[in-house]
Amino acid sequence: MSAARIFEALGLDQGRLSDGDWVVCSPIDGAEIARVALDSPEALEAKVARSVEAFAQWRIVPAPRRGELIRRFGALLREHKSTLGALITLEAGKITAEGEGEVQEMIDICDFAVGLSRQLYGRTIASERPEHSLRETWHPLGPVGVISAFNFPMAVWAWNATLAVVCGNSLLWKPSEKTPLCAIACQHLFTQAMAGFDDAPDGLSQVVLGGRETGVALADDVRVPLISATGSCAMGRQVGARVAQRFGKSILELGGNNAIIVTASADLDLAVRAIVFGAVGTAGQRCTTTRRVFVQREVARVLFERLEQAYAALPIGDPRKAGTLVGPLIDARAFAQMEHALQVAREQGGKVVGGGRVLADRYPDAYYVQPALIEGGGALDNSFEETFAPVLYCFAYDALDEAIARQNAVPQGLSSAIFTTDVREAERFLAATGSDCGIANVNVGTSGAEIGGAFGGEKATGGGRESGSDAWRGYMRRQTATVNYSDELPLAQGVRFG
Ligand code: UN1
Repeated sequence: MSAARIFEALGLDQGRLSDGDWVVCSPIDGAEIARVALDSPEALEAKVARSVEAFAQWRIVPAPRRGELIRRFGALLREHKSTLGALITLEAGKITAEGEGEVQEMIDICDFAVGLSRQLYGRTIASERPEHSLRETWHPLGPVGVISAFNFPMAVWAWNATLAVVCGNSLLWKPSEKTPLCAIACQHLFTQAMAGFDDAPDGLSQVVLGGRETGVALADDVRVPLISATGSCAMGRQVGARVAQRFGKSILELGGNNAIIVTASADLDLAVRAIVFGAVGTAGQRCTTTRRVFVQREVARVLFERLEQAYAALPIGDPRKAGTLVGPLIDARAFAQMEHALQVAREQGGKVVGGGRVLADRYPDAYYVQPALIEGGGALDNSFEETFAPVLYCFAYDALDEAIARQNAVPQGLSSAIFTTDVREAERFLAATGSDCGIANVNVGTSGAEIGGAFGGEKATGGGRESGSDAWRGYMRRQTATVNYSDELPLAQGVRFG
């Protein structure tokens, strides 16, 4: 489906596809699909001011009523699931199943947020003083800035937006410059959900289109108390420091360098399927992509061979075509980074299987690649970095402790998995001395998390948590209140004063 057809199906003004100078290309064939207008600094200023006003109104709307707005939004997402999925495919290059899966992830988080809107629980705490009560209340925070990446051009916003909105906040969304149409489409459906919903103020949700400077302006703005940023560690290091400088809050969901450990007791059929999905799904461009495998030496040869066979049979090509499993990389730069990683691996003695550009004659302006497997002898330095492409480093190990230590020896700490049928191995992996990642799975790969759990990771991944569990607390401010209903003024800790 063309961008024009998609916009038509969503009831969106076609004019939005050509109202500016910023060129949007599809990674499918590199062709231009739109020219959109970016926001000027003055436009951003006006949007932030509107967001502040919208927040002042929205925070007094009862939370279950706020949930009702998200219920409407979720209904629109259901109605337009395949069209939105097609837009993700067109703009980010995901295969159809993954594009639609991303929309499903948005629908799921809407359902979660609707339930949450009646469960923003605080606590009551036993006071040490007579006739006093002590309690904790969660209050809305303010305008929330969401900075999102190209690889989940809708769902990552939705994780943040749906929670932030039921928590009583307004939204300012700066999507990746590579995927502005996905943002325009989501914003349009959100505005539709607001139609006839009288207590939803104008400006409750706004999109700001722009590059790095726009992200910096949001990060520096004291009127935006929370910035939730998803992207590279380099981006997060800058955004996090700027937000901290003004004592703002940030939720950082940055790079991953996720590993799967395969022990000798593992069900290799499951392991191979999970590794292939984790390493080549979304063409290796998920933050949860499997980037490293540690396999116990006894089964290493068999596993490597099975992976090589599976890789040789991968259907690579147009992501819209039924049967394709590996679509294009986002752009030429991603391809150059992949090439660089493979070259360094070769120089360091790794055996590289696969890699290289394919279908270049058919798509001279798009970047399809054969996913690469690297069998590493010793340490491969660049396996410590996240190359956002389908590059999988495979290492053999002898003892589980060694595998866990090597898995943990990278700067990032997002997702991890073990394949084993031995309960001791599984529990050791999940123990305090095991995986140091925010996500640790047993017989489930590193990517494709459900929305119900808190999503995020440790160390250079940024420490933030989004999506399910109690991640909502990150979008609210906690207030501790002590109420004295006695005629005395006893001081805490038994202090006597005067
Ligand atoms: C991301 O790549 O930024 O677990 C998010 C997964 C998805 C989300 C990935 N649910 O792979």
